[in-house]
Amino acid sequence: MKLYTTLTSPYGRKCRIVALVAGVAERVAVTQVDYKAEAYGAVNPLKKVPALELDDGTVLIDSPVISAYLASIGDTERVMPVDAMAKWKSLTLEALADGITDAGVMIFVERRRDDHLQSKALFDQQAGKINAALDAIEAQAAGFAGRTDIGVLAVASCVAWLEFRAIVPGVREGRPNLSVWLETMLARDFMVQTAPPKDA
Ligand SMILES: N[C@@H](CCC(=O)N[C@@H](CS)C(=O)NCC(=O)O)C(=O)O
Repeated sequence: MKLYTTLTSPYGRKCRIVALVAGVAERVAVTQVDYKAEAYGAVNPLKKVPALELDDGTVLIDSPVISAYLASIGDTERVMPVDAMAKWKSLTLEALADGITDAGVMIFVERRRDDHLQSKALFDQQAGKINAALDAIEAQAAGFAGRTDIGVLAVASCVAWLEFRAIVPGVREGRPNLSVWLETMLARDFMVQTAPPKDA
């Protein structure tokens, strides 16, 4: 199967991390794509990455769907908790991390506009959401050690991207639990193998 993505997409990275943790990465051909290209619309009409094309041509879109699929065909329990409530909490943590990334993407895109078109209100509003959600994550992060479920994998991909793109300052400041956990997480194989290229 083919995972269409860029090597800098935090959503694509989350899926690549899940593939590694679930032990199915060898079955996934990471296929770099220009999501703005006309031809890519035939894969995903929304022209977003990631998209996963299965061997029978079926295309799955949206990183939570793709992650859940990749977990389902591999070592599922490493990614999806078996206990029902633990699973819903983990999926909610994934949604929180993805929501941070969505807000970060808005800032990233806004910064690329001409200076006079950029909206301070947008920056403030989205940075406010990001910081509030990071605080909510900090409140749980003391319990992240040793976990590889989708919630913490999504947080790792999200926070690494926030720092990589310098979306908001001081992601770790005043968040000691998140900082300690992140340091250990970033050294893990599945994070090292999926890190964005240095020059990106
Ligand atoms: N909810 C989607 C978001 C995907 C997304 O927005 N990806 C960005 C790249 S990081 C993208 O494709 N942007 C292009 C666009 O929105 O036109 C997911 O989780 O996969």
